Amino acid sequence: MHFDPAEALSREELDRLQVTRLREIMARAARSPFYARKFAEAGIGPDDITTPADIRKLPVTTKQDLRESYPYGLLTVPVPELVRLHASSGTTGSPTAVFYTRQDIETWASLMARCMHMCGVRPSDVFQNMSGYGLFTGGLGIHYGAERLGCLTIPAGAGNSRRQVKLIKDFGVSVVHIIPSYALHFADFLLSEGIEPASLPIRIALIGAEPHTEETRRRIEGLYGCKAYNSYGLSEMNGPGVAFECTEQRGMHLWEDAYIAEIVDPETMEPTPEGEIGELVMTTLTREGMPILRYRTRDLTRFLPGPCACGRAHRRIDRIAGRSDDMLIIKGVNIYPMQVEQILMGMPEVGSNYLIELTRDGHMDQFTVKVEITEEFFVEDMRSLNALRGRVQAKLRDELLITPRVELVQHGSLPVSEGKAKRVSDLRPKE
Ligand code: DLL
Repeated sequence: MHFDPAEALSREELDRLQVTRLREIMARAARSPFYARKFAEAGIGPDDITTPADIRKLPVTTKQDLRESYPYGLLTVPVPELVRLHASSGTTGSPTAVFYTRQDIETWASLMARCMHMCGVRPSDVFQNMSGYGLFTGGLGIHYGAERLGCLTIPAGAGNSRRQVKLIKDFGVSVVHIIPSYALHFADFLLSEGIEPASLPIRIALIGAEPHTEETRRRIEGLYGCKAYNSYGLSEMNGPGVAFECTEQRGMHLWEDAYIAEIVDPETMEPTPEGEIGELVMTTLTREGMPILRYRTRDLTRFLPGPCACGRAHRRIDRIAGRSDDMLIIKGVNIYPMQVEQILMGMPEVGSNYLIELTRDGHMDQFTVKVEITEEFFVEDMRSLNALRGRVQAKLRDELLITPRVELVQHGSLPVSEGKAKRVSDLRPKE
């Protein structure tokens, strides 16, 4: 049973729809000064598109392009036709903004509702959105989707754990949207208040907006006794609702009636061989106010080969392995923070938070992993703590191929953020 008939489209139907929509969106995008120039430079127009693969003839769009066109350079409609603005959470450089017409808000809400319905959320559920509102798309974006689906929707916002738990209990909340690092922290808070997380009525948690591993998902499911579904999106492509897990929990279906996804080698921009990791490049097919074509997301993932047991033909992407710009190079070795998380969250002694710290000793970069330990373990004697530290270090060394310093710290002692977790603290002096 589908929420939206588009979920049932076959591969051939999706391919045909993509060609039609790509031609339409190109014609529309050409109304913006930015794409008018880009298309003219590349000498390309809608008539050059006859298969979805022809998208590769188009120039790519980068974050830098969005910055340079800030604030209004990518609009295809006059400002009075817009009804909403969101801004990307990027931590560096000048901001980028995205704009929505009334129809864009409708389309986005329907996509989001489709995602929630796919993983089992129903109008009878009481839904609490525990992520930040404001410019971040995880607030209003998810909120509108939940309302569209028909859930009683509680806009709790992020943080204030005491109020969150009261709302969950008072209103019998059965579905939450929560950033994974906050889900772990919130479980710690509940336990410290003597509340067993699994005693809450939550049956489904939608988790996303930041990289996390399968181990982290399993932890969240174990703690709350619920199902947790991965949710991927980015402001430039509306926000959440781009790709979402179905109940099979084997990769996220990317809605190919609304987006064209490519996965390319970030160096050569050639498509990666099937099943191999590369950079996700995304195109909006239905956005009116601010279409974005071939956007380099910097997110690294792969297409999962083969059909999904759920029967949907929309292709699946694997969970995000990291971003090409969050790769650390330590002593010549490439390291992604998710490799560290994968090891740590698979160890029951490790608590819910960790931090990678980069420092410099003379000319040498030092890589330290600070690891919170569960309360039960912290009371152990020095010898067992040292043995545990050695085990964490050995596992990290096997995965990363360099030996990090490991510091075990008390549960609750590392900084917690209300939004996306900050996993790396770079204390090296600026060059
Ligand atoms: O984080 C949109 C969103 C909100 C998605 C709520 C899911 C839930 P931005 O703030 O623009 O948008 O950040 C987008 O966050 O390029 C990824 O690097 C990362 N990201 C988002 N979802 C996931 C995920 C929202 N499920 C950037 N796994 C993206 C890993 C994710 N990384």
